[in-house]
Amino acid sequence: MPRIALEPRFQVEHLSVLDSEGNLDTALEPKLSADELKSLYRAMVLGRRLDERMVRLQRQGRIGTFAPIKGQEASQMGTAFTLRRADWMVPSFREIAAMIWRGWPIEKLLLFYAGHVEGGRPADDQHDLPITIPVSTQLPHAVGLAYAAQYRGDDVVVMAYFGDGATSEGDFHEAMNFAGVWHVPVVFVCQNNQWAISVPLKKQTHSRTIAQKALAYGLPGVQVDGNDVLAVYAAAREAVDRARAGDGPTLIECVTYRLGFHTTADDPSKYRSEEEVTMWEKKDPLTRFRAYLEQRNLLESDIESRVDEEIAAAVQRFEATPPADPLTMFDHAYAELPPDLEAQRAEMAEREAAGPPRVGEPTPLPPRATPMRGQRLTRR
Ligand SMILES: Cc1ncc(C[n+]2csc(CCOP(=O)(O)OP(=O)(O)O)c2C)c(N)n1
Ligand SMILES: [Mg+2]
Repeated sequence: MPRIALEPRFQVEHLSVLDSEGNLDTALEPKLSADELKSLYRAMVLGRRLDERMVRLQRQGRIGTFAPIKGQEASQMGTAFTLRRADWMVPSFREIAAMIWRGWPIEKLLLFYAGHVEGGRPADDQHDLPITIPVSTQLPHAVGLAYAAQYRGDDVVVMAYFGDGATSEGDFHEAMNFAGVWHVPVVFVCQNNQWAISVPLKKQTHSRTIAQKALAYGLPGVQVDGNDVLAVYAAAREAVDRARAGDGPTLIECVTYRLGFHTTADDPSKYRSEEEVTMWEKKDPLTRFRAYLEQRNLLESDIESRVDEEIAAAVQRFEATPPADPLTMFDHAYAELPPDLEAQRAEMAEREAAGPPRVGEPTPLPPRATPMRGQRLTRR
């Protein structure tokens, strides 16, 4: 019996354009105008500065937990930059730079992280899905959107974001499979930042790349230096153009690094080394792009201060909004609340009506409070 190579075409490319000093491989340089390059850089700086400001706001108790993007600005902006307004952007939970680029007002995003329901609701005319915390669940939705666009003949592309950890979820594989079978206009953007909370990539997959997972589903997969915004843009441009032309989906793996913590509730020093972080800091996507723009004489000197002013004005507008009502947390998961949640809601309403406890006084628990399923209620 002969052995026949059925798929000799399989290959996975790695794409990079800029080296860590900002030097360029001119053959691969994407065609971007000076204005486009400047606005790309501005969006990345805005993402970085907003991220840093949000960490401080969280530390001061002014917003709740959030997932910083530091280090991933090129992966997000190089991809989101290729979309038209009518295209769909499907985020996970670590895409603030891309979301702001897509038109989310900064103060609205801050409202989301301060517990306001409206903060998470896209504007009616916006083709973006809301932030999705359950890992990978946004991917079948993205394929559904692309399937609907194809069915209706709409000229739109869907771009969906997720992490390396998300590729271990069934939803990722189901989404990839149906995207391939239906040949829909979707671009999967995996921000492979090397960690899924404390789980390193090597415990996530035995594959050499994430990009190669596309091949099993009959789609092209490309790995790109995710800290090189020009390479990310070039890969995304190709994928988006292909999807728009009716030539189906693509998986892009952006090899990047989460320079900060998983969320503001995490301490990465418990599971990764200083040396690893220092090594990746040398590949900072902003430093590299800045060096390139400097060489081309396109760097605007006051960009940081202008971006900071924009953020400060948005923070002021955000803080002018009265605090969210905690009772709204019961509003959107069930059409009819189960009895235990109904009891918790009533308890919270009673506490709200009683006002805050006086200093030194323990918070009284109303007698009818019921424990959550499987939980004992303890009085402290
Ligand atoms: C279905 C599901 N399981 C577990 C979690 C808890 N969780 C939140 S983020 C995360 C890790 C995700 O890692 P990755 O996909 O690499 O994205 P990253 O956080 O690195 O951006 C986990 C396990 C969750 N939100 N949803
Ligand atoms: Mg990750």
